[in-house]
Amino acid sequence: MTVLVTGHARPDVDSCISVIAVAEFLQKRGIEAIPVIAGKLTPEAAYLLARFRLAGPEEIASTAGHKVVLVDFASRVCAPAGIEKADIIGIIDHHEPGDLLPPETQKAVLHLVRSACSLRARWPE
Ligand SMILES: [Mn+2]
Repeated sequence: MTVLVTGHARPDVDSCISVIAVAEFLQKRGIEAIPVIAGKLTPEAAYLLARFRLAGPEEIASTAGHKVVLVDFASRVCAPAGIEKADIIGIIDHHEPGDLLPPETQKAVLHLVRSACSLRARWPE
């Protein structure tokens, strides 16, 4: 099943760009992953996509019924529509722990850095 790599509602530049970077990371590991956003591209994100000739993330109305990886958020208040009916299989975030982190994630390693993009930049190719 295809995995949606989704940013938060009302996506900012970090959310728009980091979903592309994380989806590419997963695709290189044989996972069928699609970057998506729950809202419109910001003008700044649109500029960066054009500047680096990247395809933009697909805009979605709901995550319900999908396997999802959350990027740049881990809180219900920031989530795209339908998150309560989505299967969250991963969370990549750089904020304080949010209420979407499952209880068994007590061993999670959290990196409170400036952006989700900078987390991806630390991973191997
Ligand atoms: Mn961010």
